[in-house]
Amino acid sequence: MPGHATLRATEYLARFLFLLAVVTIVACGEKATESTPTDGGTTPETLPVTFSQTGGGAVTIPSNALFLGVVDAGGINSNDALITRLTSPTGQNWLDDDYLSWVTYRSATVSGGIPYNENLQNLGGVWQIDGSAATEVFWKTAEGARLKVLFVLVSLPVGNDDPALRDIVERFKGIFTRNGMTVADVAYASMQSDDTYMDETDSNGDENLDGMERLFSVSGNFGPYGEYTPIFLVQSIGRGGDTLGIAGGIPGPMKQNTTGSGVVISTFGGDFEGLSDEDRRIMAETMAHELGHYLGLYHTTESDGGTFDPIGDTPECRSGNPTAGRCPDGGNLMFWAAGGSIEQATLTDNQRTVVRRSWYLRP
Ligand SMILES: [Ca+2]
Ligand SMILES: [Ca+2]
Ligand SMILES: [Zn+2]
Repeated sequence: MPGHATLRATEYLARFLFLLAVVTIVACGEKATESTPTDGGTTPETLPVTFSQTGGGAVTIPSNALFLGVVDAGGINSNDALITRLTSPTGQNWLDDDYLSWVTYRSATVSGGIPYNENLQNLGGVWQIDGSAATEVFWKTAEGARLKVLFVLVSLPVGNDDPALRDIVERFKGIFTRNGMTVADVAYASMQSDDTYMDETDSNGDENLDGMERLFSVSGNFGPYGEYTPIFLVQSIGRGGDTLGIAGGIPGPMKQNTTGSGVVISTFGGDFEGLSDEDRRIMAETMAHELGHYLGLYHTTESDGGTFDPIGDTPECRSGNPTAGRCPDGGNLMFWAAGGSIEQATLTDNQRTVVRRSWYLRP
């Protein structure tokens, strides 16, 4: 089973190592520290279709609910978050479910969501939900087609007005457009942190790196962006530089300022202008891919060629060497590895259904 954090490796390690070597000589420039919204206003919308309840126990979910999420959030590097009870009105124990059982693993923050596939779930009724830390329950009663995104530039050498960064963001938005959804607003913020060179330290062993936990814990500090999905842009991830991005959960928490609240994307030093056309496309696809995890999508095929997502209409690649070029799902946004020259921007109908029902998609 994939863990609640997942990373996207590249098949083109040598090239990215080269990029990494080049960009390490770039010095940090000046950056604004305030949040800079663009493309829209700064006032949070009223969200009549979404609800949350703090504290567990008996939670009444309305009959028209399409999504049910749980978040149990502890402190940085803590191991005190886990869900201890998640029982449906019909008595089904969802902690026995393959795609939710990991919420019982001790972690700094755990988050889970139903449904994770196209199958209709009758979610209405009284659920029994408990956790070890601060448990919150979220539900939603309407599908959405609009998504808002907050990009946080972490000690990058360029500002959010960088033309090549804006080009990559436009490509990222285009991936959602072609799949029937709209990135309705993009906001930018910046911060200074040594975690822009994110090392592989994971003190509590929950697959969220210490640097991720630190960054994600401040995701809500940049302004009124509670309904925005946070994407942190850092200079590098890991020693080898071959990690393109990591998501804080599948799905990510339905709230900001937890240790899982965001996705992190390597910008290979932030030299966006120096990226080739193909690398810009891959960076845009990686942003959308990690966001796909954050919205509840698993890899169509995992790296082992024997583990697959729970979705009915995604192709499976049963292979000892599942690379994009030899797999029927190699062009899917949620394939496990980047595809190089192969574009990866499509979602199936059922994947789109999961995303539309996820917390951050709004009507
Ligand atoms: Ca960790
Ligand atoms: Ca499938
Ligand atoms: Zn992935």
